[in-house]
Amino acid sequence: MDTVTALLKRSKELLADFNIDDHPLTKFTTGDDDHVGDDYFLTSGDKIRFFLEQDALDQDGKLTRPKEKAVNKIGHALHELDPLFWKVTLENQRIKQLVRDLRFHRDPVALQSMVITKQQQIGGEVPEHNDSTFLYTDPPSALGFWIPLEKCTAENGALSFLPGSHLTTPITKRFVRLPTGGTGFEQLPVPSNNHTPLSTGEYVLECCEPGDLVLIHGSVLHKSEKNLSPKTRFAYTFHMIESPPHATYDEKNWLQPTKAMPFSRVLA
Ligand SMILES: O=C(O)CCC(=O)C(=O)O
Repeated sequence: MDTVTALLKRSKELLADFNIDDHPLTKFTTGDDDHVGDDYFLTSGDKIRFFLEQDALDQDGKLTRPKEKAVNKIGHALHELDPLFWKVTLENQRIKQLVRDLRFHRDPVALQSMVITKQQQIGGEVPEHNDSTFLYTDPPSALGFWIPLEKCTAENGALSFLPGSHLTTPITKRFVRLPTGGTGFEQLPVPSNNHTPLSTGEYVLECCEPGDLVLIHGSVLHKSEKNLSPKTRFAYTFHMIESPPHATYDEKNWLQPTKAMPFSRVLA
């Protein structure tokens, strides 16, 4: 079986096996004012957890479809806990060689992984954002590896990007754990020497095939539309950041390494 088929099969097994009866029904929301931030989310960095599509619950909080078709994403430690995802992410010689060739990082660590399912009919929109806002380091250093497990088209919510925005869009806010609980955004000072014009122009849709690799610069603006089509759009994605002393990652970030599960070095 090829790797992409195996990853898709494993993702579907995880969906079939998870227990909805003891699930807190946490939805994955991405808006500026209502980003997910409950305990189930905040303690998911070293676990394999299941976040629901916003439209998967009715007004009484009951699932409107089978649980396999209700999950928006699985995260955030697939690459640490599941042998297949571990192999594809951290024992993958092609990924390691690519990381060396890119020279984007000196000593990267993998800090999170997700299967984004983008369910048929209800797959949620992901609004415009850049990843260094959510995986903040000083200086910003996030890099996303995004691998479609199914064909991605305009109909089922392929990613789109604002070309050049990684060069013109400063990271102006960061997603943090709030001292009062939950999550929110902290504004960052824009460097006084930043004279770059703000990004303008048209988003470009990137349709792609299963097994392609989409590399996402931490500052590039990107988004995906709601999936109203009858086809799912499964993708596996993981992110890397630079490690100290080249960049700092502090305790304000929502995702925290633990003693038992520190972020794994990619080139070790
Ligand atoms: O898969 C999607 O639709 C969104 C993914 C994304 O924005 C990301 O991985 O940063």
